Amino acid sequence: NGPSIAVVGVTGAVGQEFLSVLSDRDFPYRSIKMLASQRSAGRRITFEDRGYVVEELTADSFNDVDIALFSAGGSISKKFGPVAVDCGTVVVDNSSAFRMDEKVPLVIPEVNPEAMQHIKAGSGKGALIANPNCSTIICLMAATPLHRQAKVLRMVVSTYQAASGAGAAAMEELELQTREVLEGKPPTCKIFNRQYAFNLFSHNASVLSNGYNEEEMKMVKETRKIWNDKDIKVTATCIRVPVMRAHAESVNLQFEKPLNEDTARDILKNAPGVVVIDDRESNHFPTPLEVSNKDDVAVGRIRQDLSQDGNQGLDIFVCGDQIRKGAALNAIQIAEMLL
Ligand code: 11C
Repeated sequence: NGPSIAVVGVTGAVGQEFLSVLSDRDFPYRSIKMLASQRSAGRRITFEDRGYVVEELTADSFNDVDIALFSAGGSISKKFGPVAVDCGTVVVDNSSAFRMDEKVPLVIPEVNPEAMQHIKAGSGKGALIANPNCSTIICLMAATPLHRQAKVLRMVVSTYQAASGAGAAAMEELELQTREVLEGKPPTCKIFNRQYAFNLFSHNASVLSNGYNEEEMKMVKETRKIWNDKDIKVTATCIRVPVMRAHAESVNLQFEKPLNEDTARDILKNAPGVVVIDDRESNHFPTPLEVSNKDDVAVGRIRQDLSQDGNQGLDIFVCGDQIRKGAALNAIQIAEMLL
């Protein structure tokens, strides 16, 4: 019972998390195909007590597939996403390939489920749905409930991004470098070309002619699309920190009307997918480690921005698991809405 599924990029960090989340959420399926590049084809995977052989992704992979979860990079999505759609498959794509395409909904289920209400799986009609960038998802999970209350006019974001955002190899390199540095050896620098352990640096995405990097511009453009508000002002500074799998973000918000910090805290406590950790007395606020392997995004440091008049500004600090809500969980929540 349930749809036939394909996982594209199943051997990657997000691909593996797709499987964990499908299992944790008892996602119904009648069959599942494990797809990856030729390099990984033939590998064996056990999933829910059954053995699978990873198949090479080809143009024929999508016959009879209702839902395909893609996380194999933008070029693979660009090449095979439309092929899958032509086969009648609904593609939930974790890459940036189609996010800004006007015809493709960019969805966070708690934020803008209406954007994909016309799409259903198993109807024989293929479609693409894009999963936003992890930093955008984690930020908007916290900012949207407040935006609904008082309308955000401007948002200033500073990120502290984990290794996982750059894939499993970056996570391995962070671990290896940490050992090497502690042992007094020169660190292996293959992924970022510099020392990552005991360091931090501006996000590794390409820097554009306006001085912003692509990761920062994703936050700007994706927020406008998800909130369906081309006038929303967003600026971001994205930093890679030596943390394994959860992003942290400092978010400063300017509202159209006053929003008291106590009201904001109550709104966030009641927001689906959000947990408030805001204990000033014991200085306990969200940390990447506390949200790692968790579904909920944690919010704390909820306070009135002293620099803004009339209670029209708030500062918050947000942490979310990059591989889970930032990628695999969000995609599977989208898939659940297709059923
Ligand atoms: C990071 N957000 O943390 C990036 C990785 O557009 O899906 C994911 C890039 C994307 O480095």
